[in-house]
Amino acid sequence: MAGEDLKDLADRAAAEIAAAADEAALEAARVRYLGRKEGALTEATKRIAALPPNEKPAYGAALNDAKRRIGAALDQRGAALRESALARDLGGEREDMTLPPRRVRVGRLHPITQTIREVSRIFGTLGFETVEGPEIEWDYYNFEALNIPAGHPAREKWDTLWISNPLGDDPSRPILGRTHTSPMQVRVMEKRKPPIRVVVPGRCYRYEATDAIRESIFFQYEGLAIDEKLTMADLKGTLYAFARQVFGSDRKIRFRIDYFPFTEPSAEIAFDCFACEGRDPACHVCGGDGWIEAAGCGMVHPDVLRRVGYDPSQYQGFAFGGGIERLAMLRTGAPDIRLFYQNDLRYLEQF
Ligand code: 2NM
Repeated sequence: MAGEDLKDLADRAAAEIAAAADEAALEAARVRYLGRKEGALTEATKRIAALPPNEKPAYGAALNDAKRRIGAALDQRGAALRESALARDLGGEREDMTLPPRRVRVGRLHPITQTIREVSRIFGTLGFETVEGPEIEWDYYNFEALNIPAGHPAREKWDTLWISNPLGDDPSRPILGRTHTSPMQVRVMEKRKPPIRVVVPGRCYRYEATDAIRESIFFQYEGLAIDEKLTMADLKGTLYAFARQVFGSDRKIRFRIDYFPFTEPSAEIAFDCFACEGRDPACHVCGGDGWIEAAGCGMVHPDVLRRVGYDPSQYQGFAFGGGIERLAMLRTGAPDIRLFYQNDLRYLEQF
């Protein structure tokens, strides 16, 4: 093959390559001309050896020229094919500048978080500091320290979610999802000296069948005050002030005797119904009772004080506790506790 034939070959190749409809056709053309085994130029290169020496330089130059032209044609067509494929992919994604802007959705705090902060703020005005503690607790802090030894019937009432202890499964120190936030009150008493005024909001766990007013994972707030000469009157005044800040300045408060292992005496607190004030026998908030039970409370049991090293003849304490979800349901009129945790924004956005 002479130099002139090589030029024809390159012309033919360039035309074929420029007409390649897609990447596959382009690759077929590349193999046909530059393929290592039977490519036309590869074959032509092998012929150099058989040429008379004086023809070799011109033939070699024509060969190189053909290779360069075919390579350039491949590059050019390849780039063009890739570009049109990209344009095809992006074709439907052009920015339409006439569209209205997307609505920006501003987030907000979950109603339970809002309620926790409101409780903390109100007790803050009464001198209580908010502290938090571990959700996974030792049996000691959740039960033993609070006058609830193994076998005590209160352990049944707080059907408990026990956890196999990853720190060696020591059965003598069982751990559990705390059933109330009282264990943190004990930790505070161990660490600090009176006077103490803390409120502990936090997540708690009970082995509980869920319904409209019960969840196995829920939030509590508990308060604790320890000082000299504290009495039930201080407890009443504190919770009275709380009731009026949450449910209105004309609230009345009712105490009735109750039982908790860790307080003596113990009481249940109810507020008069903020919706009907006791006047509507069909009231949707209090059910016609006129009172809304909101929390439990009492004077800290002397044995609990002694266990943390306080002398009950010098220091007395009062404590109280209630459910955050119950407060939130009363505040928002929510009909079912489960709505808080289904995370349907259409519901949560209302608060
Ligand atoms: C309640 C009701 C009554 C309470 C008692 C204590 C502690 F640690 F001081 F003993 N913490 N929380 C308490 C008392 C909690 O919740 C219904």
